[in-house]
Amino acid sequence: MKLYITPGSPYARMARIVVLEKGLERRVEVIAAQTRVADSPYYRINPSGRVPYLICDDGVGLEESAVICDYLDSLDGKPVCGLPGGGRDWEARRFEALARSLLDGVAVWGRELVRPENERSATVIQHEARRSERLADVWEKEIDDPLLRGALNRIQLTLACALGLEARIPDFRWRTGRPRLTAWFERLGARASFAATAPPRAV
Ligand SMILES: N[C@@H](CCC(=O)N[C@@H](CS)C(=O)NCC(=O)O)C(=O)O
Repeated sequence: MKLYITPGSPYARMARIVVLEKGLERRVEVIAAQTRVADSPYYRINPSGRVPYLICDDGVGLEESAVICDYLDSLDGKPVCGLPGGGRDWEARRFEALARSLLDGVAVWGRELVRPENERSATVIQHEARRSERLADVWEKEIDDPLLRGALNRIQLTLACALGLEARIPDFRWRTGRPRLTAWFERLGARASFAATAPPRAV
């Protein structure tokens, strides 16, 4: 299989973490794609131009981090890092949506910063920065829930990959005043699969 990524993409990082968690390094070749440039050869592989993108053994291509994570996680018939059930299915989905909300917002913020300076929108940046503050406050309150503390799952993956964007966005200072979220992130970040996929720091 081939997994197309970019080193700084939090969505691709989710899939890369599952590859490592499930010991799929030999089955999945991780390939850096050239995104967001005109006429990238990658567009012939994945017309949407987004990462992550997984080409399965049968040649079928999959989009969307959650779909790819679930697919990789299910290959051995023993999924371990998807959405937990256990009678709290709706709570798990609520948390996943909340983590996605932070991830999608901070990703928009990061995207503004890679645009040429004269094309950046201060309004968008401020809007996303404030959204991230509000959502980080929510997470500081929710972080002790068993769904966040128990075995690795997609809620944790999504939230940690969102918070990890602090490496790319110097002003995303979610740690300040949020000791519980910080401790949670530090603990998860020390896991080998997270450490090995940490996004490169913005210069
Ligand atoms: N909903 C998608 C989002 C993927 C996404 O937006 N990836 C970004 C990188 S962080 C990308 O590939 N951008 C390139 C582009 O927009 O052309 C997922 O969860 O996989």
